[in-house]
Amino acid sequence: MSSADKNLSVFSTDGLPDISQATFAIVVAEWNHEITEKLFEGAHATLIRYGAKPENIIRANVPGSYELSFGAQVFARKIEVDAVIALGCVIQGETKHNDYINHAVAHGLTQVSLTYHKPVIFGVLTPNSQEQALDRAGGKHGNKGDEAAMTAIKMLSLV
Ligand code: RBF
Repeated sequence: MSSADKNLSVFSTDGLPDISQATFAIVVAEWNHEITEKLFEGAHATLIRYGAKPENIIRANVPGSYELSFGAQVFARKIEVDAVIALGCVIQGETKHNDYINHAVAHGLTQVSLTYHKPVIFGVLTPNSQEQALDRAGGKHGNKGDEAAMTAIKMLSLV
């Protein structure tokens, strides 16, 4: 069953932790920036909506999604950072590199998370087209940036 008609950003908000003192780093890939900017706006708005202070949200850009792992590592190793959100968009079909980039980022972010014992959230869209990307960046399927931020908040309740 496909998710063609679903807003994928519908999630439960029961029992969320207090994040008023938490510090988040959002690392944003500049490739497909018209998409990743919307992901950032969604992630930032969700963190604020659920209690994060604007001054406790750090933003950093990296050139492309492949660089998200290193960008995430830079912040995960900082003692004051509680969670890292990595945002990118790798459109399939535009490049045969997509599988390599996606796998490398997924693996890299997992490694950073386990190494620094902090939530590192995979907010990388892997759509087949620009249209599918827009659908997931504030369009009919919601905003994956929102979801990534909510995932970070939920994971903090474990730490
Ligand atoms: N980065 C992305 O974030 N999204 C892409 O769709 C994307 N496509 C790429 C296609 C090719 C052929 C190459 C060489 C790079 C691409 N990148 C993309 C950039 C990649 O993540 C990284 O910034 C560069 O490979 C430099 O390490």
